[in-house]
Amino acid sequence: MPATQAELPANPLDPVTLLLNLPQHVIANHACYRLGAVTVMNNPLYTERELEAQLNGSDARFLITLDLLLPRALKIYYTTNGTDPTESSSVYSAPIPIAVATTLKFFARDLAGNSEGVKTEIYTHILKGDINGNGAVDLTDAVMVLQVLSRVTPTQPINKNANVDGDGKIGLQEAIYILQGVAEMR
Ligand SMILES: [Ca+2]
Ligand SMILES: [Ca+2]
Repeated sequence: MPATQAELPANPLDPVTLLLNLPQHVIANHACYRLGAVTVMNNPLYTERELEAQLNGSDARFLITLDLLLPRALKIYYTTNGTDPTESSSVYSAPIPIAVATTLKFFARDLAGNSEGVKTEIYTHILKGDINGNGAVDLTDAVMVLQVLSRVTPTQPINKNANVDGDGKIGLQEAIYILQGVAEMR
């Protein structure tokens, strides 16, 4: 998963695996050096077996990669019914629409067989159309949808759980839904 600077190691004995083939590779590499870490280079074109050998052989504890490439290095298993996930559970591959109160449980397992503990996120306050997540649906939310549609950075963080049509995206359907509510047409 993407690591913040605070999460990256300052201990030179903690190798960081880089799995990128973009200019960001150079930036990430220098950032690790400045933190005193050593880096392990990997090619995103490696086969799963080659990557597994690299991860096992390097003892890397951190990975820097793109969301797109993350499934190459690890899988995230999850459930939405409150039960603990296992390796038979659903594998995360796309945003999970959450339109009702949901308990999301998940864990990651890397190619080297390392699993993290199960984590839990509980979503209880799902209000359709509440784009800024303040507990009310009003014109501010409509304006934020229009900002998203116009590719303008929204004035507040977007609550993606406010999605109204289950497609996991904030767009025209949300704007219509909110404006119908504001105009008391629904
Ligand atoms: Ca709101
Ligand atoms: Ca939508």
